[in-house]
Amino acid sequence: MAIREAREAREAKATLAGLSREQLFDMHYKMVLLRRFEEKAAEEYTLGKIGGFLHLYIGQEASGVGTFSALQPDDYVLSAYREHGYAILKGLDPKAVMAELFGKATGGSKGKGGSMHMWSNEHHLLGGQAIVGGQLVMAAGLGIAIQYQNEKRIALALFGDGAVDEGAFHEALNLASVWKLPVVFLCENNQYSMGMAVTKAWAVPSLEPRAAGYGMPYLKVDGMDTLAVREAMLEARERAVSGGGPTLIESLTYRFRGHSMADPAYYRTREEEKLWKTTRDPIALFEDKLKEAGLMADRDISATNDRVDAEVAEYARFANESPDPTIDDLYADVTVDGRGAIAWRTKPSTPRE
Ligand SMILES: Cc1ncc(C[n+]2csc(CCOP(=O)(O)OP(=O)(O)O)c2C)c(N)n1
Ligand SMILES: [Mg+2]
Repeated sequence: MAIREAREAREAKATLAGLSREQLFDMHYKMVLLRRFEEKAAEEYTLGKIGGFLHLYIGQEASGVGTFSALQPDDYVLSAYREHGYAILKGLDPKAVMAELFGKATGGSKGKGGSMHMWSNEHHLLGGQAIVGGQLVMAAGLGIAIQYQNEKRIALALFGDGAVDEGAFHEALNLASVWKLPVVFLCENNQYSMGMAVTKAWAVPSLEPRAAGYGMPYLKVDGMDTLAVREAMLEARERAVSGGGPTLIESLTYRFRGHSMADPAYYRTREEEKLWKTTRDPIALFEDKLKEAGLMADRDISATNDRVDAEVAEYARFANESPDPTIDDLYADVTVDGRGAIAWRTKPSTPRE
């Protein structure tokens, strides 16, 4: 008993990166949740319960969890379509995220957004965008609003390596820098944009010269190290809210699955995938770190896995049993006052030529 108590007292006092054991366990739990949630989503997709596109974030969990652990609830977040995890991390009920994937009325976007369009006004999550790079200019716009209203919050744009070669990236970074907007640009470089390897797409191997081109601070971080990502994000956020302007962060990571469920990934080798999965799995790396620090034991990991498995099964049950949106729901939320939708609905249809 005395030994156990001594161990518990030691664990309670131990920290890593200035975080308590409870906070570190929470980060670990969230990484496992994101992984298992999407493994379940992939299973349901295969069963035909989820339609359309499904882009999984599996392999990139450390980047998301570290990033969101550094945000405040009022911060705006905009992202691309690989965003189921962001929605959960921003505070949406995972049940509503799963139901959204199923296209059910109980989904966060009432079943009308689907995988690529997670949204929550309450949690300041403004998409889930399908247009590569679109979120960067929107984040700059929000940055102007924040600055104009003198608020202490940021707009965070998460995007992939593929967005860097869009014009929107350059427009957004330039204006954000000129006007010192409270925006953080976080590139999750998972080394592929669909089938295009970043090594073939970028004329320079890092984002550093691009950030320099816009006079913007640049931070490169190991995206498989959740605490390193958190530190970078804390620094960038602090700079943004204290008037120092935007930061470009490059978080180097790897997606373990194809671009979407439909992608057989012929453009890279199975050996390369195996190497990342066996030596750079962000969850395993974090578990090793916590174990080394004497903060976590195998039984803690099993307990978290069991807890998450039960939770995820419940989210899938909820989504399965939820109702579909009705035909009338199709006409709701089309315009702010609903009138446009009614007019559109009652307009006589024009015969096709
Ligand atoms: C403006 C635009 N061009 C092309 C596409 C087609 N497209 C969809 S995803 C994608 C790849 C984006 O890759 P990246 O930004 O690296 O994000 P990742 O999928 O790796 O997370 C492309 C080219 C699109 N959706 N929007
Ligand atoms: Mg990519």
